[in-house]
Amino acid sequence: MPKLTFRENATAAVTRLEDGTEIHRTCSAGLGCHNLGCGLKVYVKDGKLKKIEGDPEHPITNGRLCVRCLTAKEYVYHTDRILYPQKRKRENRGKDIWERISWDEALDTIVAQYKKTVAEHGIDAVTVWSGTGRECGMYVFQLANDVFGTVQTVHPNSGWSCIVPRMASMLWTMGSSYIEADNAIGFLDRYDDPRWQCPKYMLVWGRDPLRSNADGLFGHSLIDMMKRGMKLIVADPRANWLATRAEHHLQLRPGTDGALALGLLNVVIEENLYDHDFVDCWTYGFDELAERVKDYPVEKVSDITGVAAEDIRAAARCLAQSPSTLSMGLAVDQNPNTLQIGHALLSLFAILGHMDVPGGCFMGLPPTFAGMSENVVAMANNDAEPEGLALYGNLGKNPVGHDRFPAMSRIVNTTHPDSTLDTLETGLPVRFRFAFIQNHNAIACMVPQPKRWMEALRKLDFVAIADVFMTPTIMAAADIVLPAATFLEKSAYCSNNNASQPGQLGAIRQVIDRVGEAKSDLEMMLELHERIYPNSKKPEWANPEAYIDGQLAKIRDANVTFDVLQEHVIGQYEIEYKKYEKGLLRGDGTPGFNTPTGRIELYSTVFAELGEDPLPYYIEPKFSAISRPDLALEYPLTMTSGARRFTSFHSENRQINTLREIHKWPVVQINPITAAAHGITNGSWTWVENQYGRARLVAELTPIVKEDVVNCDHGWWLPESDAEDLYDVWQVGINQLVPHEENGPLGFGTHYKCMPCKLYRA
Ligand SMILES: Nc1nc2c(c(=O)[nH]1)N[C@H]1C(S)=C(S)[C@@H](COP(=O)(O)OP(=O)(O)OC[C@H]3O[C@@H](n4cnc5c(=O)[nH]c(N)nc54)[C@H](O)[C@@H]3O)O[C@H]1N2
Ligand SMILES: Nc1nc2c(c(=O)[nH]1)N[C@H]1C(S)=C(S)[C@@H](COP(=O)(O)OP(=O)(O)OC[C@H]3O[C@@H](n4cnc5c(=O)[nH]c(N)nc54)[C@H](O)[C@@H]3O)O[C@H]1N2
Ligand SMILES: [Mo]
Repeated sequence: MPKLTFRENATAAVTRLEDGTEIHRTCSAGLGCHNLGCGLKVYVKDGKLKKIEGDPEHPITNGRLCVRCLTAKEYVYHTDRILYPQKRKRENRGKDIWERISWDEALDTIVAQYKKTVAEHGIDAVTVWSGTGRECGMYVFQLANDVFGTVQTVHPNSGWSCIVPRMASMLWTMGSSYIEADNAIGFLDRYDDPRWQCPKYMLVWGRDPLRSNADGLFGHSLIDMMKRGMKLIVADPRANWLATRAEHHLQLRPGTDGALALGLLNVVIEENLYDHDFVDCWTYGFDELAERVKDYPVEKVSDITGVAAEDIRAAARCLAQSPSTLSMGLAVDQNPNTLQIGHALLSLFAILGHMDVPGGCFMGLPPTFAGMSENVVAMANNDAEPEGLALYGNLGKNPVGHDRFPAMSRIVNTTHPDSTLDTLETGLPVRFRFAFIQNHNAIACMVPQPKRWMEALRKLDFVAIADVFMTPTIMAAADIVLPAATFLEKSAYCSNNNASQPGQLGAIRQVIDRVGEAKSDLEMMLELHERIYPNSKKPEWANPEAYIDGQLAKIRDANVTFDVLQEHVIGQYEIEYKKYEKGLLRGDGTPGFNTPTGRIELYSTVFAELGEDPLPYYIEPKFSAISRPDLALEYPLTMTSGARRFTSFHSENRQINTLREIHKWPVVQINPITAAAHGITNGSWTWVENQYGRARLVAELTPIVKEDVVNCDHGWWLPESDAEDLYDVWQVGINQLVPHEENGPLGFGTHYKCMPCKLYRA
């Protein structure tokens, strides 16, 4: 169904200047980023990177580029880069004592350790870890399942609080893969395509796409659409750039999202603003939902959230205008109430009739169409056992934690993140012994209670980590470190949400000589595979390009090989609107939605089956002043964390001098009145502390947060500090204040964005 098209008369992938400089067109996947695919012009001479510019011919980014790509040269040739494989004795973990080794020795050692582990302790002692979705993160399940043969894949983001809870609410109530604001991304003429309509309003909820380009939504598309008349409603505890341009800024108390979403539903139903035809034809359980939202009258919601009742009513009335769209972000996931927030917001847009219409909320194709694993195809065709429903990876025995949280198996085949720490600490139900880790800086970024994770990692018999730079996690726990290539040094490809959404399919081309002995993560995987299965005849595993061809072949109707993609650099594919009318959303080809009732489930039969309330509801944050007045006596402020910055991608880019000049230290944003009451001045080091721990950040006095809220940067460490002090990660790491295992009832969500705290001068 998706139709891949290339622009005619585009500039060739490589052109040459008279002095021998080559200009390569390619797509980006980092130097600190997701596998996003911004269009680049890379100037190269004698195999070396000279400079990077935005590619004006790229149909989506149109020459626009962020500061992380613009400073690429500093990153690629940085003196701190890991240049060759190194080893360290297990007893020297934490010490800066490394010995250079060959790739052969590194990979042979990993394979020998792996075989020893399996022989002595069984396959369940083997774990494979990966951090947030970068290009190489696409291979983690193949690496785990097809190379190491284990189901113990680890992504230890507490409560899987990144995109997966949102996807769970989409899948379990709408039967859809990722649902994104329609920004005409798949059309060759973008906003000029007559099929597209500009949204009247966009509700931006707990997301800052200008900085994050989150989940494939390019931030500049918001600006493009605002220029075409789109207005904003922003639900955010901070008055960020978008909020200050919004028609209504709903400045809610952190963590109270569930109440606010239910309040908006209350207004829409009470004031009869919803689309009766759509509700009658395509939804299930409207009466039950209408009954439920009576529990959330606007005045009560206003008390809970701190948002004025009039603003809630006004925002709801704006959103009732057609078409309007929704962009919901990470704050939805980082909350134990996460599934209900997602359910409530999606229900709101469904009953308003904004689903899958031009300028509305674009529904993802079922994974059948999207080149995902065979099991997901089975799921979309409704022929898999419920236990077998998984969005990522292959089916196998259950990963750790799925017995306790069976809902996990219906969306993702990693271990339950928090249960992984329990398992590491207790050895129950299995003692993990071997870890292969790619693209992940656990203790500086992802995990709450990072000291516990560090100790737990150190209990493993063997740890190998592949990264571009040394990190606190490598320094703390690795026995072998492997040098990873940047995206300019390797072959790869990028797509939007695995091609389940309209969007782009781009080539990432090797355009410069490798730095040191770096290899791509894909090559590492293929070489490990060859060592473990020397007689394997899988042709698509012969080399990276063949492997990429195999992946591209799974994207339905893309009909493209890596060679062709490299030649054109970038293709776009469109997907139809109103797929539910055309039988395009269900594996069986009948109209409707891919849910048990065939309708959008405002009353979710899947939640009911999982033992969860079938209707959305609000949970007060567990550590708030309302839930815990005792704690509030000592920790009167509310902390949110992790709002994205242009100058870093999580814990990455901290070595890059230009970026540190722009944003030098980890920052805590404090309202000036609060700061004055604490004797804290702008730019001074400040401790942020709560019952779990403390971290030292630099105060930024700003009215963008209310007096009782502070916002802290996440993912900080100081590469310039002593390696054996783990680069001061215990000074500046904010996740020391975030609790372990405080998830929602089905195991999702946690408190990165709503914890109590106090401040004092450092
Ligand atoms: N430059 C850069 N880009 C990134 C990343 C990065 O580190 N740097 N990380 C990537 C990753 S893995 C992800 S998941 C995405 C995340 O990107 P987004 O989904 O955009 O999320 P955030 O930037 O964390 O937060 C967005 C907004 O949520 C607000 N917020 C805080 N607490 C609450 C709350 O309780 N409720 C509500 N409604 N809002 C709240 C913050 O003030 C902030 O403005 O970004 C990706 N892109
Ligand atoms: N307090 C708080 N904590 C948070 C968040 C928050 O909002 N607040 N956000 C959370 C979220 S949503 C996420 S996704 C996690 C992210 O947590 P992580 O994924 O652990 O963090 P990263 O810093 O992205 O770590 C990635 C590592 O991979 C390396 N790397 C980069 N490119 C490559 C490559 O091509 N190959 C290899 N092998 N390595 C590479 C980088 O140098 C870096 O060390 O953090 C979470 N932590
Ligand atoms: Mo994330």
